[in-house]
Amino acid sequence: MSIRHPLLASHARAATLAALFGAVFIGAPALAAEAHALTARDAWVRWLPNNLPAAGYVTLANDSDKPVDLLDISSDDYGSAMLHQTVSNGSTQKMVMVDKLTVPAHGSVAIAPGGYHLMLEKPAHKIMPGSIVHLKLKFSDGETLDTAFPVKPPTGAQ
Ligand SMILES: [Cu+2]
Repeated sequence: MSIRHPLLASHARAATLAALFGAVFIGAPALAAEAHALTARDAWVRWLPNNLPAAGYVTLANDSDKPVDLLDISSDDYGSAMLHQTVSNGSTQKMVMVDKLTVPAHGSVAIAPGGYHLMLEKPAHKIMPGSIVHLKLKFSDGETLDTAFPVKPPTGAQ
């Protein structure tokens, strides 16, 4: 049986806090330089019944003077998240995988119905209209946007 010295315990806690805050302070300047390059807005997920894949939509804006590519999507809420594009072939439509999506310098790109979508499959838990899911969008400049997506019914209505 060991006796916990209260002073040691609080020292340990202080050391942990220092380590945590130290990391934050060290990380801050690097983050500040890039934190505002990309922003996500108008994020939402179109939910479909019967375990059909859901589709995520979002507009990405790039404030920097260099184009930045969206490279990868991941989510704790879905087992599978991919960037797809809907391509029209006359009267038929098909989905194709997209490796990357470029957000132009000082511009924006809309992942919106009829064009691109974030294909979301294998929900990790029950997701319904009214839920909020989180998608991590990873970009070529090293940024990750952890974005909240409100889940809406198929019509997109609130
Ligand atoms: Cu798709």
